[in-house]
Amino acid sequence: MNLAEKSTAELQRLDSNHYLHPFTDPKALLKKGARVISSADGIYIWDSDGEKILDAMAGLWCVNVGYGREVLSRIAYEQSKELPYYNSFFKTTTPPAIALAEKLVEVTPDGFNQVFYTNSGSEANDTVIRTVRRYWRLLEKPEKRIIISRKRAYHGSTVAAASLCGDSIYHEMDGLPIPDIVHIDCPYWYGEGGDLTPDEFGLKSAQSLESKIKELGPEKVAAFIGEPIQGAGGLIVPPDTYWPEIQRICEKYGILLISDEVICGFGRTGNWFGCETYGFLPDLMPIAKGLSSGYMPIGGVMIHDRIAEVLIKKGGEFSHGYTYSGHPVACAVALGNLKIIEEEQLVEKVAKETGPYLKKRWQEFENHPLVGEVRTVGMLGAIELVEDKDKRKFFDSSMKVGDTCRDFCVENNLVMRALHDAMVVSPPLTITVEQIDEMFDLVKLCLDLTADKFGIS
Ligand code: PXG
Repeated sequence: MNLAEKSTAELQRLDSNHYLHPFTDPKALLKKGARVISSADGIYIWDSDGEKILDAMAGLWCVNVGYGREVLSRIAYEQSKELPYYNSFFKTTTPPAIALAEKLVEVTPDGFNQVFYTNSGSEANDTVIRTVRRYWRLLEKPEKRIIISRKRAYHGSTVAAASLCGDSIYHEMDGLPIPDIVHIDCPYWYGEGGDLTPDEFGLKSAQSLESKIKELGPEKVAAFIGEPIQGAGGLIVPPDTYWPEIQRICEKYGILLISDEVICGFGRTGNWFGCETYGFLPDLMPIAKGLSSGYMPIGGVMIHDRIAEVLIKKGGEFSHGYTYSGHPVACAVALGNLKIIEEEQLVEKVAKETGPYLKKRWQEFENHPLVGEVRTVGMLGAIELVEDKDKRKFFDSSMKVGDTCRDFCVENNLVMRALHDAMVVSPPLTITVEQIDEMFDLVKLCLDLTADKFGIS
């Protein structure tokens, strides 16, 4: 069956009949049919009707080196010819898994000398939970089990990772979270900071961790997990005071600190890792997405020496792993991807050239009648839509203003995420300043159309 020869309508019919999509209402999909994406190059994707679309989300925050990298396709081909699969269980390994581990040690902050491979960010966070609890057991503190996460957090979609998420939509479906996971407030200054300055609010927000630890008892708390910048929760950029205070509190009470680098890792914030942008040093770092730029499914957990020493010296068998942990093709492609990031100096480009340019252009949106706040860091940008910017008054969620703006984006061949009423971009790190201008013009058009529709001027 050659699907390429089928009409879009036929593809859509087959799709809705047989494919249950992630995070999608199947009834709505049946009515409308999915957009069929059939090819991609650079920052653009094409649909089955030949429409060219600017992908300002780099897929799902992941295609850091942009689409159409032939070198990565060749690496996948060569590696699968040489050795398509072998595992790392029972004292075996493969050259690509070793080579990628060595490279990861090189690009991560000092003290990270071990990686555990997974196939996704969700599995990485499941691995984090098991590693943290095992660590405390080995130190003969098995009662230290509770993991503190935050509201608006997104850490994945397996039962354990979804439990770490901080929004009830992830929990309602099947009675999550699992036991011993609790959530505190997040550092969302624009929405919750009131009259405090961002720095005052950052400290206050971090100190809610201290209150929670005291309430639960530090002897029961195993770890705190957070994304350096919260992605799927609405691009919540923490005030500068936040992370150093979180680190201080974790050290004071002997709580492990986990930086979920699934979105922020591999150059997204203008450093290799988000924790470097915010000046803190975690114990564990789940990684995925930009690790392979989405060319192969792969994730992992970087483990600091402090933790690794205990696991190795005190531990027996680590009874955890996946058939495809350290998959040779995925590892080879990820390594090729990291080489592109290095050779093209994409992290430096974001820090010095395109990141500042995105900030400058996005700040222009502050004058738009619909825009309450603009947040940018590196190659991440959010535009918060509000009903009344002077009073910081948000739209009623039933008005679905963000979704409406997103629909205008779809009509105008732009992929931009609506997260609550924050419109978010996270384009490939290869985007040029000219392409940022092109993205700006499209975003502006969609904001204007949304403002018109809701009568905001
Ligand atoms: N941690 C973070 C910080 C993430 O953003 C995961 C873990 C889970 O990774 P996997 O590879 O299991 O999906 C994520 C994933 C969205 C969206 O709508 C965000 C993600 C995934 C899908 C959709 O913004 N983030």
